[in-house]
Amino acid sequence: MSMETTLSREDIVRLTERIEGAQTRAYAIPKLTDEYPAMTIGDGYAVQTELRRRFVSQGHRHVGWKAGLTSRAKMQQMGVNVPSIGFLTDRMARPENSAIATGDLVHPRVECEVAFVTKAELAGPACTRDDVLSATDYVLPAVEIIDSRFSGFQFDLESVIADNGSSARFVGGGRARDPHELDLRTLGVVMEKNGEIVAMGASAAVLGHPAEAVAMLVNILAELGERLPAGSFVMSGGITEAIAVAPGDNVIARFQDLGSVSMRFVA
Ligand code: OOG
Ligand code: MG
Repeated sequence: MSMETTLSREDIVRLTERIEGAQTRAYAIPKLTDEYPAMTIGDGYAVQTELRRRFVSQGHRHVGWKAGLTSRAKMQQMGVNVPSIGFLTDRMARPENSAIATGDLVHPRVECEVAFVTKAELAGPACTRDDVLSATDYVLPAVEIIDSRFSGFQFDLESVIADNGSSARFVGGGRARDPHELDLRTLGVVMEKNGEIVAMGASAAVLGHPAEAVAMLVNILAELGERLPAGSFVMSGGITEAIAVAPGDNVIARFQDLGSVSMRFVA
């Protein structure tokens, strides 16, 4: 992946302000490439990095990262064929079984993911699945609530990277497990909304093995000049397609061997 940038510093700041406004005030905007058709993936990450810098300077705590577009179901749903990464902060975390407001989101969707918590630093550019597994303290089941800020949830890779990979909220829960005690490739997941099964899959859907997605994330971080510190919370990407949610919906994600994660949505 080339991290070449083409936009001026002024354009990066302008686009970061546009994304920040849409994220914090929950409105939809056109994808950024409509105005900047020559924008690159490197430009997208430059906007994302500037957004992270701003949030941290406003007191948000950077707690980890998420890999996105790591399963075929997600790539097909979004019309994109390269994975991406985004950052996670304490302000995005919600407790298990909580009521999650949708009033401050544009068009939320939920996805089931395997999350990793690390106990040692990881660094690219040649991080492997085994490196990730050795550096993992535990894995746990998670639900990510994504929310593209782009109209109609339609975007390209450059735009979605600038929008921090549609990151909005996340809920970790269930049971924390040592990854060496599980077969992380074959974990089944079932997502229920209001008592009906709306999506199901197996963890191998994520690049063959969810730890592979974390290795890829670490290698992208290396291209951005960053490492993954010990104690990071990392989501490895939606196993199935994402499901739209609205006030009144109850969601439960059941993971084989890892327990379940529940939440409800309110206005
Ligand atoms: C991009 C974020 C994708 C995942 O798990 O694949 C993502 C999007 O679909 O809006 O979080
Ligand atoms: Mg996700």
